[in-house]
Amino acid sequence: MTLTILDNVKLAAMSSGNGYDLVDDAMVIVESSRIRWAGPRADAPAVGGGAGRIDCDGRLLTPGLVDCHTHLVYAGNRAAEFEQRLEGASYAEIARAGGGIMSTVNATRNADDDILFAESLPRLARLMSEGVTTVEIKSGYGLDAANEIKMLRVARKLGAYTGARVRTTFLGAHALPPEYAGRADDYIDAVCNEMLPAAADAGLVDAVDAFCEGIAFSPEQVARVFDAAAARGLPVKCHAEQLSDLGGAAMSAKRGALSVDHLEYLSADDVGVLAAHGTIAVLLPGAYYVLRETQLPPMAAFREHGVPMALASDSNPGSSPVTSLLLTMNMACTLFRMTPAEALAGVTIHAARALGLAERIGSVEAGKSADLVLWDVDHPAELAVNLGLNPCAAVMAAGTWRETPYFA
Ligand code: DI6
Ligand code: FE
Repeated sequence: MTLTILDNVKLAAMSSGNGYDLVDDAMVIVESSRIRWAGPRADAPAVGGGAGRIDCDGRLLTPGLVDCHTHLVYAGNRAAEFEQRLEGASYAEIARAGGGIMSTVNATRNADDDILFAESLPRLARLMSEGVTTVEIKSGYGLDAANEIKMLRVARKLGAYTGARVRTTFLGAHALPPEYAGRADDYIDAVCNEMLPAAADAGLVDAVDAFCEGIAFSPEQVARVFDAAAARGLPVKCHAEQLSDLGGAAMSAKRGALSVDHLEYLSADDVGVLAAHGTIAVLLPGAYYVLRETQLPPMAAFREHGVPMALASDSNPGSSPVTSLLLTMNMACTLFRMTPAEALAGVTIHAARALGLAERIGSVEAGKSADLVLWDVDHPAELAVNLGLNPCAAVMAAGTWRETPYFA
């Protein structure tokens, strides 16, 4: 049994989901991979002489950050589409002309495991350099069984290599591949009857996602994918109401989705449906920023109904080439008018809930995994202030200090 005392910290425990739960003069006791005790120094229990004590010099201590929505495994880049958008083409127009997600599908299908791993590793490393200890990674650029499985396999390898806790999400219903042009229902049959079963049988699926949108799949088609997931006992989540309001979020909430993500076009009425079903709203300000969206998610209604708001990078080559949760926090505050406390809860406890992992991670509480970050700041609000400054001083993941190069 290894005991480590992190002494003299300013603790933002993030345990209530509402505010920082700040303790100015705090101590955290780590036993092996878990938090044994956290709270005011004055109340700390006595521990035996064998414990290692680290004086943290009053630094801020938070839970490890959780990026609960990424597409960071892919090959190639979409710089040419960035230029097209600057000349006035829209994201949806580029997608309908066969670019967008499909251009990344072509590059990803042509990449082997090693290339995919090598191209994706810097993105994960960059997220981790800012204190991310858990990251969700989706498939969705393979769009056939072999290539979806390849993406999920590479995502798991990235976790094993870096020590990040990686959760893999099957997103076969992300876009319609050209070989199924005009036959979307047949493709959904293949997703339900061939691709998802093959990926799940390979042990590579923690959850199932789908893109419910005019340029992707209808709520009815997504519901079929969710039925196939439910038949295998897999949790579901949905990209919904990103570009238009098709009712995908309410449909997903009624089917017990862990989260619904994007939500700029969600109606205030449907916010009540999320609240009634305990669904987490995952907000993705990187995509809002990059696409120069002007329709804000229904922030006031989320607060009024008490719908927990998580935040994620949506790291992907098109709509959100973002590999920074700190920048994401700043964008959520600047663009969506979240408070810095809401933003930090969004990348810790609420993000953990969006992954169904809140029993184990997302806050600094006894019994949870010792995923902890020390920051060179005076107050947690500072984490949302700077663009491009990384005040991460040290990261502990499951009780072990992380080594460079994953923080720098
Ligand atoms: N919405 C998004 O923001 C990403 N996927 C989705 O359904 C974008 C994926 C991409 O443009 O490559
Ligand atoms: Fe996404």
